[in-house]
Amino acid sequence: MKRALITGVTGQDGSFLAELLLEKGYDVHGTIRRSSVDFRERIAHLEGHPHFHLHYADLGDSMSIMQVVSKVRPDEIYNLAAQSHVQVSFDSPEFTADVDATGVLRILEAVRLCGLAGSCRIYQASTSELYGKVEEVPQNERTPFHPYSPYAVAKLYGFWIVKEYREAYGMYCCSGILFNHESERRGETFVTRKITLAAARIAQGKQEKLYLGNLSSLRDWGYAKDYVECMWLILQQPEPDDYVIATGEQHSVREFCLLAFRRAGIELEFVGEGENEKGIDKATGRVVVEVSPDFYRPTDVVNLWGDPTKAKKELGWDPTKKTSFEELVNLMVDADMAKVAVERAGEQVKLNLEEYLEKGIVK
Ligand code: NAP
Ligand code: G4F
Repeated sequence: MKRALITGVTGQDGSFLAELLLEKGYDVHGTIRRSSVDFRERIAHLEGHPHFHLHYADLGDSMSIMQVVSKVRPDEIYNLAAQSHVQVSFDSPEFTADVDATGVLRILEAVRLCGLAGSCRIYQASTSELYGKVEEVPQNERTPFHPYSPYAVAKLYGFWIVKEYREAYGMYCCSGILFNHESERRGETFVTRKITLAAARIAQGKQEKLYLGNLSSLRDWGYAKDYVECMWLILQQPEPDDYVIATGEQHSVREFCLLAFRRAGIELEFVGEGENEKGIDKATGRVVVEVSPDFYRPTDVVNLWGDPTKAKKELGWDPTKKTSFEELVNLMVDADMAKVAVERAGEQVKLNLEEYLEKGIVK
């Protein structure tokens, strides 16, 4: 039985990857961090599985990394842990650099010092943010990098240190240059999930308006569950290498909004420009989307579009046979419509209970 170690197992990708590896018969070990509020919603269904194990480790703490690597002695490591929010990286640049850059080095060194350099394969979660202020459209493995945020600069170090260890020590370590991938498990402050949750809340009368930043920003959005397959495939190749993973399609934040609100039953029309642009509910004339400069970034990456030709050819991974953009929006909105409906039902039960207690119907 192969042993895999996933850092960042509580995240969106970590949870899907853990499911995939368990299905493939792996013994799966994941790292978690101590925090005052335990947030393990995405992996709660896996806890108790005989081949799913959790260990405390923090990418900022080399001793904890050494400890977990020496204890698990994994065949494969998937380093998914990161401060993954680009906007937050402007507020916490040093923390982001420590975790997203030096953290990668800590993993590589732990593997080497534990004597696993010749046996353990390592996947590094790299990112299309490396292309940043893009120098070519669409972007492939040969496109020059131009990182455009503290997050991207830190991830660029991660990319190069992985390449360095591959060349210097002959280690099997690879970077997946993944373009944006989303899901019903996406963090609620990333733009897609912020939109699907707001569309569901507005449609069910639980929110008035959605405030967004740059509506014209372009992304190549795929489905996270499809993308974790590539992480695994990258580590199964005869030789270690780096791969762009993307759908090869590009859409704007505005377009994502239109589709998400439509799925939630609201037909939107955008009017105005720049900070004055508004999304209006065509049926009622009500403004439901507005632009707020609070969500503008000091430098914003606005034109990401991936070319997955190499992944198609070498990994046999074909994005045209995977979840489409419209299917992705729909599945996210459907999940959030259900989530909001459950929350509303819960509120109603609470209200009923308060009323019954007041009237003495229940004690
Ligand atoms: P995510 O949902 O934000 O998950 C990040 C994970 O990292 C969480 O489990 C988090 O743990 C953990 N983590 C954060 N800081 C840590 C630290 N100091 N030590 C140990 N663990 C730490 O991110 P995701 O969307 O799944 O992305 C996974 C990886 O792919 C990240 O490295 C991200 O940068 C990269 N990536 C993502 C995308 C995308 O579109 N999703 C695209 C390209 C690359 P807590 O739960 O304790 O916070
Ligand atoms: O959803 P986002 O925050 O994702 P971003 O910055 O592309 O980063 C994500 O994808 C990267 C891969 O390219 C990962 F490496 C990274 O870890 C993360 O998963 O923002 C997407 C775009 C940006 O241009 C942003 O300016 O949407 C724009 N946007 C407009 N309004 C907004 C908002 N982004 C957020 N988060 N919130 C807004 O209100």
